[in-house]
Amino acid sequence: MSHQEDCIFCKIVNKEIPAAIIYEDEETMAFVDIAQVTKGHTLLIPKSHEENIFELKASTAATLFQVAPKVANALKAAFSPLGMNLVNNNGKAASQEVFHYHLHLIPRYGEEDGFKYHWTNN
Ligand code: D5M
Repeated sequence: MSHQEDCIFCKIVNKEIPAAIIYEDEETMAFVDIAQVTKGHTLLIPKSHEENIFELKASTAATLFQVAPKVANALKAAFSPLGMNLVNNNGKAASQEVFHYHLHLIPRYGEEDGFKYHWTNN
C-alpha cells in the first residue's frame, strides 16, 4: 500500500498522529474533520496514498464508494441531519489542502447550520 512520509493522512492511517476515527477497515478509514464546518463533518479516505481524483485508481474509488453509504448512514443515525453534502476538492486551484484523496461528508441541518462552501468565492 503506497505511503508518503510527509502526508498527514498517511500519519493518521499509521496511527502516528491521533484522530477521532469513526470507521476503519483494511483499505479505508473515516475520521472527524479537525475543522468541522457542521456537526459530524467527517473525512473518508483510502489508506493508500493517492493524491487526488487525477491519480485515484478505479479500484480505490470503487472501494471508497462501497464504504461511503455506510459512513453516511452512521452519521445520519448519530446526528439526524436533514441532508448531507459529499465534497471532494482536487488540486490547489480547487481548494485542496491535503494531497491525499478524501471525501468530505458534511451533514446539513438547514439554513441555520451556517455552512457555506468555503472553497467557493461566494
Ligand atoms: O480539506 C482538508 C481537510 O482536512 C480540512 O477540512 C481540514 C482537514 N484536516 C487537516 N488536518 C487534519 C487532521 N490532522 N485531522 C483531521 N482533519 C484534518 P481539503 O479538501 O484538502 O481542502
